[in-house]
Amino acid sequence: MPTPAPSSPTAAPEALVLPRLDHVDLVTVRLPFVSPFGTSVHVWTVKDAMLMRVEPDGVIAWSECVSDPDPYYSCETNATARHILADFLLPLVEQGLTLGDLEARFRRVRGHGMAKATLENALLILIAHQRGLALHELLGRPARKIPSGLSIGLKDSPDDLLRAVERAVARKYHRVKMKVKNGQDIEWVRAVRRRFPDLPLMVDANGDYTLADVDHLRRLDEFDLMMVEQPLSCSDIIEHATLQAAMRTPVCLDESIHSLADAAAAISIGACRIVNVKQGRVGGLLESIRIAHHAAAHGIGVWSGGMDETGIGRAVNIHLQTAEGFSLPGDTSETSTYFDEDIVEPRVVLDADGFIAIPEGPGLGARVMPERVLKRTIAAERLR
Ligand code: OSB
Ligand code: MG
Repeated sequence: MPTPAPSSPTAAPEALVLPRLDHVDLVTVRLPFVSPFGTSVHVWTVKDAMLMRVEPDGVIAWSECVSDPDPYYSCETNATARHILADFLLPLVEQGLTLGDLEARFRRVRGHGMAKATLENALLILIAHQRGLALHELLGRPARKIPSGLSIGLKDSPDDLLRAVERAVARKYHRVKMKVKNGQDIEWVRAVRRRFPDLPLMVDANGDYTLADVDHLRRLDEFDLMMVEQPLSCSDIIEHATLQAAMRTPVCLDESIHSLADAAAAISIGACRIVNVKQGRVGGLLESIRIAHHAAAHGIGVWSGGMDETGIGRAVNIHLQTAEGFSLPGDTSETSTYFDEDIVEPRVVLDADGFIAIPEGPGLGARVMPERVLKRTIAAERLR
């Protein structure tokens, strides 16, 4: 196949042909968080990120698995992702297949979207490097300024929360999300709303409520929130439809959505008015783009979630948001939200209007610093 001229965009990424793939390593790095990140399910103090490094023919590409060592956000963990990648997914990768062919092979492996995304993203980033294209160009999308959004973890006091929101407003974040849990919700939202009446504000419950809490959740309606994210358990898609019918605040699904099929089902029964697309959770960039198209075509708001990724996953999320359908600011924040020192350069920073520029250069644009990876490595293994 002739190599397209640099910067010629790709119409259908599914038609991209896989290059040879060898020198495939999994490298797990541990990065301390600048402060603990608390949700209704767990408090994380470090990021143990499992990275994939591929280097066929001397061209290096990195991707990041968004799983954690624990199953508190998702049933996938770093250990399950390693198992599925090594024993089932990597053996399916063959030079000459298209990415669409590979996705069809991957479908036989049930679930494990985080493992699938790690490998598919590594291949896309590798192909972009080989063609001298930025990832968003390979996906056929022009550069644009990416809006920003901050996710504020559970705090010990309303004062701590107000200080964090104040900092976000001063940085010009386009919207602020605050974590809530059952009992640490209405009065905490009221405190923020009283202080910031016009702030684009939303809450994320990470599944802490049940349908028994409908009357309680309806009290959020008075605060003019952009949305309430994943109020009920990940498996409760039908229950979310019941809840959405009972409240004015738009419901957004995060943990419930693992595929285009999940998103289409949720949308068709009115379970949400907004979808959080995490490329890692749904099996990678191509499924994310399909979900965004489908949702937007049905009048559903779409944004890119985050998994407090290192600069690798953070850059993937930034490139993804050039795709059609991403209509709302996502969980894309500055590197300094989570890390004093990241493993990539440049760091993500907001411009004076709160926007994020796509890092320039081939592939992700963000360049991985090998000596920083080495310094932070807690496990490494060659898979192929
Ligand atoms: O529910 O969106 C979530 C982080 C880890 C696990 C789940 C979630 C989050 C976030 C942070 O909210 C998003 C980010 O800043 O990357
Ligand atoms: Mg969430």
